[in-house]
Amino acid sequence: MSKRTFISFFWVALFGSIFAANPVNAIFLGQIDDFSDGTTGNWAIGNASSPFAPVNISSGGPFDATESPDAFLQLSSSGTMGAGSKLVSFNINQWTGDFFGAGVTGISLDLNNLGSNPVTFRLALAGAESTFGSNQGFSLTPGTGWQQATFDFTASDFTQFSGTATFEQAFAGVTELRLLSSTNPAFSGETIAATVGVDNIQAIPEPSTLMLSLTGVMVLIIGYRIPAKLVAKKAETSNHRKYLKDSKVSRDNLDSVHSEQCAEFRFGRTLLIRKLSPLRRLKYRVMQSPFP
Ligand SMILES: [Ca+2]
Repeated sequence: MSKRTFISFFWVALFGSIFAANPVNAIFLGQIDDFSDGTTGNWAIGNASSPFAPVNISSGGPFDATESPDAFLQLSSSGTMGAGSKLVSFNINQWTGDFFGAGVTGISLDLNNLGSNPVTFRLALAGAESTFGSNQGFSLTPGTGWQQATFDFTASDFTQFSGTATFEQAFAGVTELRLLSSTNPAFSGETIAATVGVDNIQAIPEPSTLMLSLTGVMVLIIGYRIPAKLVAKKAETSNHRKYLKDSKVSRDNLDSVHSEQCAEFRFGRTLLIRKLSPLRRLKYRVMQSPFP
């Protein structure tokens, strides 16, 4: 079993035990598209044969230095007439279902503007025969490399374009999620010549739900001692680096790493964005531990 397969299995097992079971292909907390399987992860445009259809790029993702090669999803658009004129891609498979019921209150993703025009990246969705688009637009300047964006699912953060369903009703029955570029909130996107790299599209919880999830992680690692070189490998925060000095990281020490991360999550959106990736890497390190 590969590391990624094991991690995916771990998430399903963990959150399946915390939340009610979801139908096949429905959203679940912790779900992540990292495109390591060489596919486009069911992200598509209307014309699959278009030269502007999404493609899997086998290397150059945000973790290329540490997980070489790191595949990612490339979206592109022509900016002219016809199919592929707009930067917009939809998913009607794994990114559907009852988001709030699954405890999913936001999405984080890594983005990289690989084109020559500035892009304002947004999310949009359809649910309960209504359509919504994010008010938040994540500005991507060409040539600035990979950046992590987080979109929160609160009613005030979204504009409704069609239908009569409430925001809550739509998020309880999402039928389509979209990634797009638009200066203003939109469901269809704007005509633009653009190329954007996308990776690690992840269903994330609000901080209180995250605390519950991390409690589950801590329960799983109770009783195991993790060599410090594994815990501190690829460390990026001072919380992690200080454990480099330890020859062994005890269960208590590892719990304190999680606790400090949790505390930082409580301080709001900015730290939530910044701390997600280090936390994810910490989780990866736990997965690499010598479990009996
Ligand atoms: Ca990737």
